[in-house]
Amino acid sequence: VNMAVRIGPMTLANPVMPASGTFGPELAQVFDLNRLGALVTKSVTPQYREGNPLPRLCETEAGVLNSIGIPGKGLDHFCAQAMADWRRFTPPLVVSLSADSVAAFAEAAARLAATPGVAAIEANISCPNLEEDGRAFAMHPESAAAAIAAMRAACALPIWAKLSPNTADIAAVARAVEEAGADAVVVANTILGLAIDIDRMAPKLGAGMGGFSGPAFKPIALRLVWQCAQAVRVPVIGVGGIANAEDAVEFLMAGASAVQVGTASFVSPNAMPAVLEGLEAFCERRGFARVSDLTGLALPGR
Ligand code: RRO
Repeated sequence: VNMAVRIGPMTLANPVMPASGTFGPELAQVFDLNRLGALVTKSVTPQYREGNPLPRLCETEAGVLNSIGIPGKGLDHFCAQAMADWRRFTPPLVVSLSADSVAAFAEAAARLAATPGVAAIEANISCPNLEEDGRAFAMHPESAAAAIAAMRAACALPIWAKLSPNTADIAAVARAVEEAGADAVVVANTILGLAIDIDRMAPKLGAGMGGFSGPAFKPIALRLVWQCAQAVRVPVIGVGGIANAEDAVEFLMAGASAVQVGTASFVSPNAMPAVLEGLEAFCERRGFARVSDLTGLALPGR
């Protein structure tokens, strides 16, 4: 089976990669990271950030709420120190980038473009726990397009726009970022949720609301991928509750060209290689010579 997929100007060896923020080089102790189609970092921000008050994670019946708040040492440290760890691996390195202004996004994108070993930028315009004027850029077509257009003007790297489920019309946002020059859309970041501690009579997360991910989010993410795949010509990368190969097949058939695995890696650190092996076995069994032949099979009119 030919497992290669095209994502804009890039060819990935296979369509399986981690979701941003859910893994780091430490997973190399569990499986060979060089088997993945790409590596995706935790979101990097221009400056040092403390992150949100504890607790930052809360498990629910069918998924996880997080309010991490993008703690990190900032872009200088990332380029000078963290990149050294990532350069040991062979898959294309996609750096997730988050910022709180259009100008900061552009400046940081230029900086990443000048950093050896960065293959693409995943523009995280959808962090539910970092907002400008109280709203993530990806909630509205205009603000999403402004951030992507500024990055496009500032650098020549492939730009993947990570979209938000917390929006009224994700197809309109997808069209806007495509128009602004995005090479792919990643669908989707976490959906805002809440859990209450009934004894303390207060939210379970330190910051109140948080981004929800995991199995219960899968049908929602799948619907968002299906809508975006019909709205744009650029590739869609599906993410949301994918835990096994059948989940990945659903996302590909809904129009995704590749998939990201996040929450499932906490449940089972081997989730990514399991998805990869299962996907290849599925193609073999069903007579698909190329995994890319699965993309869009369930879209209307196919
Ligand atoms: O760090 C976080 O709180 C976080 C980010 Br940047 C994001 O994009 N999505 C998410 O669920 N949490």
